[in-house]
Amino acid sequence: MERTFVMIKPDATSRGLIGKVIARLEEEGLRVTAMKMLLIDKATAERLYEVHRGKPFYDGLVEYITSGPVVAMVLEGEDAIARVRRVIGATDPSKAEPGTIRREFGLGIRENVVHAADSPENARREIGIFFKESEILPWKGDLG
Ligand code: FUP
Repeated sequence: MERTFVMIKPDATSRGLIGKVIARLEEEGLRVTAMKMLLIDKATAERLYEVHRGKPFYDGLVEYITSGPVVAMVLEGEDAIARVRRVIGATDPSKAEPGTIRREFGLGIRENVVHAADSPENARREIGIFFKESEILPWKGDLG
């Protein structure tokens, strides 16, 4: 069983898309085992996006991700990391496959609805930024 980190971004919370995004992830058979809505401070944003420090889009990305509420989640399931990445689609919504969350709801490469960890190492690191182990519920098996 694999854990992944997913975060619904400010462009989606502000447009009332929280339920739709979670529904798509649950339809995939993934189980939410931790969830919180919060405003990210600058230091936390810099930790989350530290691999992008120095890139041309970095300052704008940090400003955007701290601009409104996000919903941080831990999702669990078999092959959860790859399955979530598949259902969210490519970073740029205009290049994402039809039917993916970003293609359906994304506004642009920055305002792209959702973040998801891209490797087991990053999943562990990102979960650790937002959740204590005691806040993650015990695994109860696949949905359905
Ligand atoms: P992803 O893993 O698909 O979220 O994409 P990346 O890790 O490459 O990028 C992380 C975030 O940086 C994206 F979600 C949005 C932002 N970004 C930009 O704003 N401009 C870019 O050119 C690339 C990424």
